[in-house]
Amino acid sequence: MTTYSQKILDRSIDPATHDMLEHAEKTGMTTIWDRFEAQQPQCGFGELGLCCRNCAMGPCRISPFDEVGPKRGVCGATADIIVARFLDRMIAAGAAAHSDHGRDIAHTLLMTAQGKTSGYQIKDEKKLAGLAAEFGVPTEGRTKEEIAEDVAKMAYEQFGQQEGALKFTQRAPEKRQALWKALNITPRGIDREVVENMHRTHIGVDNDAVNLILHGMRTSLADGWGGSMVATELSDVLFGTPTPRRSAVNLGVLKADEVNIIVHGHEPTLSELIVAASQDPEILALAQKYGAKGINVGGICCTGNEVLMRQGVPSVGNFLQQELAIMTGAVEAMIVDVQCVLPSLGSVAGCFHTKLISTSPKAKFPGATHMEFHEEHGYEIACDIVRAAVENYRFRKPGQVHIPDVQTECMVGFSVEAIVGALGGSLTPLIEAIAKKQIRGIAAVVGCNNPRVQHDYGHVNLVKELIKRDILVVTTGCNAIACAKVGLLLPEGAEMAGEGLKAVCNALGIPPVLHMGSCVDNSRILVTCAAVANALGVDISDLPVAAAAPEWMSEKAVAIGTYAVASGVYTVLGVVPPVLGGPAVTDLLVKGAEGVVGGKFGVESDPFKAADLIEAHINAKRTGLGLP
Ligand code: SF4
Ligand code: MSK
Repeated sequence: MTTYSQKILDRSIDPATHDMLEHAEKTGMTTIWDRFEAQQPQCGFGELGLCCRNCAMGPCRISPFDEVGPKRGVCGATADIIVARFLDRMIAAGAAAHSDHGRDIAHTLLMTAQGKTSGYQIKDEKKLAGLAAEFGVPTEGRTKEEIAEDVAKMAYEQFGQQEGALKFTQRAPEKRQALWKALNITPRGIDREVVENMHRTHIGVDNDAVNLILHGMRTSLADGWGGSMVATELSDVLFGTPTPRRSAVNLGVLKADEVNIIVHGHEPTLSELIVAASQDPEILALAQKYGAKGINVGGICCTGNEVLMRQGVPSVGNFLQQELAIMTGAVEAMIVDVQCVLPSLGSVAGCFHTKLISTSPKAKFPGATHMEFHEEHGYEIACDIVRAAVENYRFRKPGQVHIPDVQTECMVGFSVEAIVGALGGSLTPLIEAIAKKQIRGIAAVVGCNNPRVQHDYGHVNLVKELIKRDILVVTTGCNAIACAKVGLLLPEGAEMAGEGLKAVCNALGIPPVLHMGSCVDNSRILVTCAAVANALGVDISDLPVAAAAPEWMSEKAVAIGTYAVASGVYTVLGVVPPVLGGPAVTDLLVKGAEGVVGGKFGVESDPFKAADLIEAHINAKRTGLGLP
């Protein structure tokens, strides 16, 4: 067995990552962990959320100490105002990212319906019919394209809507909708809430920390029940609603004798076509001409999750592994779209034959070749990109190839529809299992990696602890890949669960941890919660459910956590958000919010203690429902 240095072991719990970190060290390459180390100590004001650059009278910083230093910014803003404004801006950025993704999918659906795209088709007519009913779009005697055109236009309108409530908020229990209305936090239009958030946080506008946080919640709801839900639903219409399937994860899915292409970022629009283009006989023949046995597509981050759950495309790894994937020397092309793509990738790729190919007009990267993607010629562009990767195979340097022999099988693709299917057609068996305490409750464990946390340690240990306690886990994003790496996404993973959950999993042939997709697919979790609450005639905040993001890092995660809380879900963060400098804001988030929206944040970096917090919360909710 290989023994690694303590430094390497401290950085990750994943053997493939250990292998690559050692390889990086030996070959003199730096990684995200090295840059994190070089940043230490990080700014204490920033960590507490106590610096403000919102106008040119600043930057201002507030002293966290009682005796010394300024207590107000130049304009007079207090610590709580500064903290609340900054938190709101993080939420706005996160909501914007998810929602702009949703807008792009609506655009693709609209163009496909109008016959203006190449390579796309409407794959899930049942889902389309459901959405048509929800949006009041007539279906009688109409083609799927006609219906899809209207649905896409209705979805588009959700972004620019000025008044009323976002359509999908009607999926929430009536009590929840009434609460949002009473608090005046019902999201009206997706773009409107993001814009108003930026307005309120401009110097001299909203200077009441509570009022700011309430609007932050409204903005986040425009993400969860708006932009993200649009992204999920319309992706299902275009690419098919995920169904359970087997695949594999980790760096070992790269193949030494094939052209390796990695799709990375967040959107399924291009990656779906890359998968199709990689099976094109003419391009396959070209790969063989250059001596490759085939074309192997793998994913990273949420683009990876999208094609993993719909096409069974293996995942090469999660967020912290993106540089390591290129360092294997076996990647002909890494194709990136938007979000979570490190700006360092170009310089890593520059040390190898790897082509870094940027594709979104919104996102260019140093050292990347830009092959801009447009749906009108989607399939042709996908073929050009795959061809460029194949052409690059002959420049691979065999001496540079180093692929860790580590991969794990997994079962993915548990959309709400697939869960209902696995349960025999309704959520009733799940509700009964919860009532009988076979399953104590449900926890959504999601989110990124962050070099502040030993890679995958928070994810894997929290999830293992929860299933041991008969808490069913649903997962998305980088947590899903962390879980997959240790076998938690296999039906056999039920062996790691408590007796009750194990029995349910064995009876249904499902894993104890259900992969529900990418980060926008956290909206699937909201839909599941709403469906269970509606079936029981209660609010989401009454359910024995909780959420956690043990290793989060992105602004999108802040938006997700906030919409979970604003939807009534207790949410435990493993990384402290930059709010501790504002005592009133912190108090509101971890205590007061519960009395207002029925959900609140917890912060706990130790995954075992986080499991205790979640279990205690679930037990309290069970008692509230009169369950054993
Ligand atoms: Fe300073 Fe106020 Fe300007 Fe922020 S908005 S930089 S606290 S003067
Ligand atoms: S956000 S979960 S780093 S992909 Fe999808 Fe990015 Fe992973 Fe967070």
